Amino acid sequence: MDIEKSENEKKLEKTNKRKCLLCVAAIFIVLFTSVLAFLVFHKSGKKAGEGIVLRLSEVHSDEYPTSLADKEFSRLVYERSGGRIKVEVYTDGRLFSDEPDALAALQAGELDFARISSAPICKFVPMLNVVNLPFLYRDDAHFLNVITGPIGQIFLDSIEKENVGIVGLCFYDSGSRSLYMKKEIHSVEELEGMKIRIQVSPTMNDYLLSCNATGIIGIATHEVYDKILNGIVDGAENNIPTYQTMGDYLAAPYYIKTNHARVPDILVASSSLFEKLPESDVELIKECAMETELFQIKRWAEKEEKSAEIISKAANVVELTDEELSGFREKAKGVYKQYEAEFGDLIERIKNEEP
Ligand code: BDP
Repeated sequence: MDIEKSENEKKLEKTNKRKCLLCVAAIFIVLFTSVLAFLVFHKSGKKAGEGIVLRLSEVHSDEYPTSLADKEFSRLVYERSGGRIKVEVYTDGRLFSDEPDALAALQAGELDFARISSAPICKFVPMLNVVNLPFLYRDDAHFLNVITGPIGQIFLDSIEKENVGIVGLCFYDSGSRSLYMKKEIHSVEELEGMKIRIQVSPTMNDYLLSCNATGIIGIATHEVYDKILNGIVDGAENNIPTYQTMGDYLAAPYYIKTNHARVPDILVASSSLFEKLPESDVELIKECAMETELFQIKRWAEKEEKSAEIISKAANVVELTDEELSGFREKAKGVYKQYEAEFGDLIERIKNEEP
């Protein structure tokens, strides 16, 4: 009797196990197909019968000038496509908080657009290093003339020509970058030995090397405050609006006005997206992006003024004398040498650009 019972029990156990396995298999199949459907939808950016939904990644906050331009781009595309193409803008780094990651996603066709700095693209598009060379521009007007004019178009075209999975749509103003740190310095000699957080930027890396300092990469813009506060780096470099909005001035209260580089921001699309869209939609998107260039430049000027006012009260802005500045300029010469052989004519053309 006992033996019979235990055999029945064994049978029951077996059936239960089989049921369990079937259940697990069913759950697995449902999960697998949903993930697959999600991936297919996001890769193609298409939803049957509902037009096209695309995603744009942005690290800055909602009211920052580039975010306003992203939203203007989205509005124009939606309107001009008669509501067929919707670009969802994800600000504050909600999609990608690190720009090199956003760039990789664009190249893999997993993201449609990103507004990023031109710096991380230089690794893939050597010509773009030229636009970021230290102490290249005389002033705002000179810089803006270059990025919005025919030379700017040469740089944008160079991105598509390199065939590295991205298309440059337009440049945005990002002002000029200066160093900031926990202490006041006036000379390039005082920079020696310091660890400065930089973007993934070959020109900035080389510039700091020639100043006998070290450029530290791998820190996203949102993490700079924390890394300075905790002594992982001695300082960083950026424009005043980023220094203010990211709260970096609270960790590094000395903003040393070196104005050493102008690194334009840029709106980029994934080449895989453009391969999938009809030519007319690609043209429509390119046109809308171009129209946001001047829109952003105006918002930038307003923001720069507001941020400068806040920073003048909340931090210490260190103005340098011409002599002190010339020490910083001098160190840039070595950086130019590396690019002169290949891009000498372009560098000259930029220097001679009016005004
Ligand atoms: C800001 C750019 C932003 C970069 C940041 C940086 O607008 O795109 O992420 O610099 O230094 O000026 O990483």
